[in-house]
Amino acid sequence: MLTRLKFLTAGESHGQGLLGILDGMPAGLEISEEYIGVHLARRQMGHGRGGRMKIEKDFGEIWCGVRHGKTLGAPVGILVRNKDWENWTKKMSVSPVDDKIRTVTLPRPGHADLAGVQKYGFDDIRNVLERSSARETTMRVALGSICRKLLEDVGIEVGSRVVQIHDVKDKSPFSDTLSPNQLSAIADKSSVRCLNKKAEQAMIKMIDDAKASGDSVGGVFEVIATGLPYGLGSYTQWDRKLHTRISALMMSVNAFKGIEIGGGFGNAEQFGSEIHDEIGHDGKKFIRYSNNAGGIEGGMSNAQPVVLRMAMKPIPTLIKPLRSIDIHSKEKKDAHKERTDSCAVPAASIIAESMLCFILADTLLEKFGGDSMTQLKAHMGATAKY
Ligand code: EPS
Repeated sequence: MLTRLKFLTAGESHGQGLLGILDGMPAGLEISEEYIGVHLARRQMGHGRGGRMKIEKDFGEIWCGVRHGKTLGAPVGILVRNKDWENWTKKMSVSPVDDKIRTVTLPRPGHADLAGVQKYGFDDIRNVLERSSARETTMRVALGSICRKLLEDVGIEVGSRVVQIHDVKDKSPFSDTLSPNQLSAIADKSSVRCLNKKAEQAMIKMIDDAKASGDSVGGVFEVIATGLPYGLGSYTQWDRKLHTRISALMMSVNAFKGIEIGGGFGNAEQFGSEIHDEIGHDGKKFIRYSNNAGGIEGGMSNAQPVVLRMAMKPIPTLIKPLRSIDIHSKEKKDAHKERTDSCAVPAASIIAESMLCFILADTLLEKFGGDSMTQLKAHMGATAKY
């Protein structure tokens, strides 16, 4: 789905750390560990997070691809160390250990556990859960921040807010009076990233109630990007369409189960005359009287804000576990339980922002090209239409 950029992450949740490589960035982009750190810290926040986030203070060490504060056009390599590693040196040792290590044998419904052990033939679910853990998303945010910086430098902002936790909804509509950065700045002040104070309190209570009863809750958040020129993506082939590519990257995130673009599912119950965004002209450029398309028509950006909503399922590790079967003895038992989050929806909204940054940076580079930021900006200055 990415044509100009490539990225890879590696690392187990309780291993030494996470590794990431981002290839295809133009030269001359100013980037710092501090900038990346701001977004890593945003991912660690949120009411309902468990004990792990008290241990970690995620920091992305740039190992290569950047010199004197600017990208070299070479692959950028990042390392995030797991502070929790010191508690797992034997259990997660790279070399064999003499001690008997307790195995995990009770798969959690909703987690990768059962399908993972069946697929790889493991006798210990830990071999699955370590990599399938959402800890991996730390590296997506670290690498995605570099894409975010590229976008910011050409006037594209990406932000988000939470609109639903379990069945508590913030029904306030998307407001284009706030830029995505302003939206995120307000959302970041709320422990559930919700703009509506009444809904915020109800969301916090919902998470507390779920936690008290050993349960978990999911939710919905909105991700917005502004400043896009016409024509990112293309209608000419299925895999070049912008919404195809956005959906693929978004749906790759742990626990993300649904995506809406613009009016989404709501548009299905309305007439065409009610939802299509009428076209006007203000003397300088084309304008729209609404944005139900969510900034994408015919698989291309149409210079309106891109508006997405993502649904996240509740986290499968439950303090009051569901029924399961021991993978060896086939005895009926409760599913495995370990330290967990009762809600990670606020953190998920930051991960979604990062995924959108990858695809927007990629499609921007695909359309305008350039080996350096100077060239990219020159190409955009010459041909970008807004
Ligand atoms: C996460 C780290 C994990 C969990 C969470 C996300 O830490 P630990 O497993 O050590 O408590 O907090 O992962 C899951 C909920 C999951 O199901 O994998 C993180 O860094 O975001």
